[in-house]
Amino acid sequence: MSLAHQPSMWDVADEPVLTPLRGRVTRHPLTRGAWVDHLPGWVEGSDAVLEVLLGDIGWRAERRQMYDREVDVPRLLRWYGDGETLPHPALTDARSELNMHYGPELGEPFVTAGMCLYRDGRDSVAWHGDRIGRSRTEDTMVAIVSFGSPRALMLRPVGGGESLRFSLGHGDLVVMGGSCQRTWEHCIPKTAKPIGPRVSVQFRPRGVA
Ligand SMILES: O=C(O)CCC(=O)C(=O)O
Repeated sequence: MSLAHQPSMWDVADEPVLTPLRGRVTRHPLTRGAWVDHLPGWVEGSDAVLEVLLGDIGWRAERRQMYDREVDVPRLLRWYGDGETLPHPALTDARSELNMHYGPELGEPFVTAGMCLYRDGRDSVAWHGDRIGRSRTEDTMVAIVSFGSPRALMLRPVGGGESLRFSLGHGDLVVMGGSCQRTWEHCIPKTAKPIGPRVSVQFRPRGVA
């Protein structure tokens, strides 16, 4: 796959470095028991990770039914199941760090890694909650590490209300927790800005999708 990526001039570390989580993550309480944690620049030296993720790691294009026709899903997908080796060791380390930090609160480990490649600003994902599996009925966490061009992650309460916007840049961490998948929805809107690719890596516990 050849997707142009401009290496960041400010991301100076040669090798990926996970900066500490404790005391640096900001928690934003939402309504109805939902919350979002945010740590910009969690992974430093992310260029090397992005380079691997933009390579041939088995990205799949999907189609979905829209009314009476089938359309392309506007992003590419790759799913790493429990026990599957992740494409860069920094991602394995990231999952371990997340498990150390969030394990006591979550009560179980993050095991799967869903990956989405947004090739440019035309790729997107519509409003939804991750409600396949246990997250339909139980509180859980979904931890997202973002690589590449900054994109907006929007959140809004189910049933309506004011939306929130988080800018997800290169190496940033966002964790959606509590009832967030049931009581709030999130999306990555399209943008007309001429931007490069972004890869989202989402860590989830077993049985949550
Ligand atoms: O791109 C992101 O960070 C969000 C992805 C997402 O919401 C999903 O795949 O369910």
